[in-house]
Amino acid sequence: MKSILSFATVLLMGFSTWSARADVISSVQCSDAINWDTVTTIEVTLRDFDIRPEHILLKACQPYVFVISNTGDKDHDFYSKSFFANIMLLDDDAGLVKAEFETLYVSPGLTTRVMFVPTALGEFDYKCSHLGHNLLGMSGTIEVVN
Ligand SMILES: [Cu+2]
Repeated sequence: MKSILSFATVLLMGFSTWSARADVISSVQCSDAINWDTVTTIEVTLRDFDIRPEHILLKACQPYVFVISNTGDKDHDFYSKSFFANIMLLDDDAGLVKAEFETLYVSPGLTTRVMFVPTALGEFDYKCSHLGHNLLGMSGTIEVVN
């Protein structure tokens, strides 16, 4: 009986780790005075079926622009609910504003850009949210460090 219980416990722990993975290690208070002249460009390419790069390393409170291109023949997107919930966007009127989206859709042949500042440390998974595309290889990880 004891071994069955501990097996169940291990299973439960495994599931909870998998389903409720804590992406955010900690939020960071960034200054409003971001120097956008020092923005770093991160090129991301969506293809049938992978996303390059597979790993993106960012520094908290530093300005970045994602330039996301779809060079494939199919519709793709760059989905990361947890990452986009922890960035601030440049807004001409209000300074920094919270992102209000979970994904960026990019049609074949098109490119989209988003300027932002990461505001939390941690690892954030991203993927293409179209059915099955992540299983074919369209996924990766953003790591935000101090
Ligand atoms: Cu896709």
